[in-house]
Amino acid sequence: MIGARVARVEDPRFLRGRASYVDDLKLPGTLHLAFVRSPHAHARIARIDGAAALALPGVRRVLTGADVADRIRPMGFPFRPEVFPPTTFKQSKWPCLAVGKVRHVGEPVALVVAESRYLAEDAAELVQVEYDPLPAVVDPEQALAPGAPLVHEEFGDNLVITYAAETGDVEAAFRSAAFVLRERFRSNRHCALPLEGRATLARAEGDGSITLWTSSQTPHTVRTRIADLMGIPEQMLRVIAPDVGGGFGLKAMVFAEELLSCFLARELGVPVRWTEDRREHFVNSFHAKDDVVDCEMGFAADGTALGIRVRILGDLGAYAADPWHSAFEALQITGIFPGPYKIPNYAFDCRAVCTNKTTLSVYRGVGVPAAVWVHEHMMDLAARRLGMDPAELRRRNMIRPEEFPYRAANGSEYDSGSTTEALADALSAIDYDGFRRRQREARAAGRHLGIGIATYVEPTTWGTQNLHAGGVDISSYESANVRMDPNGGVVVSVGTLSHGQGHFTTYAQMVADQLGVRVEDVKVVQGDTQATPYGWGTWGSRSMVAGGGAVVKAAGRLREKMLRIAAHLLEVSPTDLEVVPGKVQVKGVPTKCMTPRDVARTAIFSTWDLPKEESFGLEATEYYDPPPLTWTNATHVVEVEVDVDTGLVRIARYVVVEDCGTMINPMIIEGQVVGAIAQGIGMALYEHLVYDDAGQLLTTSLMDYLAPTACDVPRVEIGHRETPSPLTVNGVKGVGEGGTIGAPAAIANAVADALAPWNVKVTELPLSPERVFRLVARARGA
Ligand code: MCN
Repeated sequence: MIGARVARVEDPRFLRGRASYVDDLKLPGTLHLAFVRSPHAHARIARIDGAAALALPGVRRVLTGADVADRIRPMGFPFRPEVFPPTTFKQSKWPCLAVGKVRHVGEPVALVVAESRYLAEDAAELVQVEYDPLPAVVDPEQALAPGAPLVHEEFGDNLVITYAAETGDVEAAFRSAAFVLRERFRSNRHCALPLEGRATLARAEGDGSITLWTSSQTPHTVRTRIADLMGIPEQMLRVIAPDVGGGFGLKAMVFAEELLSCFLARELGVPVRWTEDRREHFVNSFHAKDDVVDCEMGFAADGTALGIRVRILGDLGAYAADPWHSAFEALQITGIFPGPYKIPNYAFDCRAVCTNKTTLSVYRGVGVPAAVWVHEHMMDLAARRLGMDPAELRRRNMIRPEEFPYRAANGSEYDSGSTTEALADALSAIDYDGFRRRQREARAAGRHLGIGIATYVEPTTWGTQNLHAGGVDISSYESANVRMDPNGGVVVSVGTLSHGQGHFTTYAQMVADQLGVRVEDVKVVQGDTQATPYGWGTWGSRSMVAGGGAVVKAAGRLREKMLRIAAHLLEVSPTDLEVVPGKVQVKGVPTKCMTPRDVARTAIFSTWDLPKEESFGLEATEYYDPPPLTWTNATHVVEVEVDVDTGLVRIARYVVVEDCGTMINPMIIEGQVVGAIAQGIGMALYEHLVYDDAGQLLTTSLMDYLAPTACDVPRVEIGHRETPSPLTVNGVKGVGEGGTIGAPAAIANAVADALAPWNVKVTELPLSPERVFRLVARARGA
């Protein structure tokens, strides 16, 4: 079944509205939470008066930061600076409810518990908070200026992390270069925007334990962090993530609302719930990106790239997310250059600052989309300068498939790849050679077509070794329990958490191959800390490599046991047997066979028939620790048409050739690629969280914040290359983030190409009609 286009077994449930999200779960007697949120970006809290709210019939409790400060420890990144010592590292203390002052608009200041959500919201409006406003710092560069308002006074300044390194000698490379290009890139703030926002439901059980249902990608990590921060014995906390309507990285964090829900369920002895509305999602979930990258790149006269230097400034917002530090966006950018190119000299300098804006977190691609856009636009600018075709310049500098494994200047070893081949396939699919003629003809007719290439390598599945080296107190092994029931059906329990990725299908495909059962005979269990082995959840395109590795290992052990039992019963040696669909049979004698059910009945019921030394049951738990990283590669090529009078960009064609090693299910991969491209289109053309100078977020509804709709996502033509990783089980690599990585770079390059007659550089995203219009107007001197 590995490699088969199996239709997703989870889809009928979702398509028929039978999924069950946190907000669908109803418990009798549930109380509802609503939050009082700061209208100021930066202010001291002078006084909070909840009396009027408490006086409303049906309101049960009003809480402020002072009420919980002693009971719930502030959130913070569990970091081990002794392992990874950046030059600067300051740990923010993030209280569940603001204490003393607020640091961004939307920060929760108090909460109300009431018998209905309506009542809770009405009561929240009656809570009176007096603020003494402070000057706010909104721009990351101003945050570094002397005298800037301090987001955390105890830090002494707003600089949270600095980290720099160099491989080779960039200065010498620049001295020997024919030219050095310098450019500044700005990828603006946007957000993950899952269809289902965050949501919690907590219940205190009769034995003193707590059950928390939460929309999370990482239920085990949430359990550990809540237990740590609240001092609850971990075995007394059960975290369940039911169906999750998208997460995109954002739900890999622990939230204040989760902690407060558990706290209140315990205090009040009745269930409490909270479901985020979209406005709350914008002001107080997590934001993404917001990077300024200054890049210098030196080239020889023949186009050979000699050296690259980047300076990264990341804007973290007010706090650092827990347990993934908000600076991962900026820090991951440092690990991506020099991309798929053979550039021996590389230096970076990364700074991350806090500002009075909503806290940043990881979002699909984490730093890689920003980095790839920079190296791909620099390639185009260099090609323009050299008068060389941009594809040819890339080919000249690219690592060739036969050169893998390749030790890159970023310190990583790229395990395998089809870099030049994926580029060639994508160019041929879009008829790159014929494009310039089409472009000339269109220009003659007053239309502006452009083509853009993005070609990249992407780190997937951070292994324990790499996380440890980065000072993160988190592991990355996965575990799986595979159990065959007496009827031959199989239950697989995993610590990863599918929230749209199709794991119910792909894990079943892996198990079917090992045990000779059908995909529909396999049930995947996830998302309940009481029913699954400890796992690190789903993020970083790791589930197929890390979770799949554990599933295949556990199923493999079960298979060996099945073979031993069947060999005993059929009176042959296990090596004479093979597992084929539906049975275990003697090689070459298909009639001498047993079904998986026959073997399971023996192992569980007719145990007297087992070989003497064999244990009862058919169950195995296995652990798998993935390699430090496995590198996926892809090329995106996009054709756009730009209306230079309105600034509107239309995507005419979109081609991707991706390589994620051995494919488990190409159909799901294609779904992942298209979904991720939709988000990449959002970053390239539409999505922007706009702040004014006072730190007010101006885009707090889907009327103001433009996300791409189905109408804006073109048909994506997808080609595959399949270069197995030598390091992973079955040669699998990750793929869940790729689309978001290639799309912004390819689209930005295509727009720049369409506007080439005006020599326009595209160095700020999103390319909204207004921005494109202004680029053209400025270039025309208007
Ligand atoms: N796959 C495959 N063969 C491979 C690799 C992957 O068939 N060699 C398929 C598998 O079916 C797997 C899927 O692709 O289920 C994604 O696999 P993988 O790359 O291992 O990524 P994860 O399952 O760990 O998913 C995480 C990734 C990330 S980091 C984000 S962010 C993201 C994404 O997946 N968020 C998503 N895809 C999302 N899709 C949806 N619908 N919703 C999200 O929130």
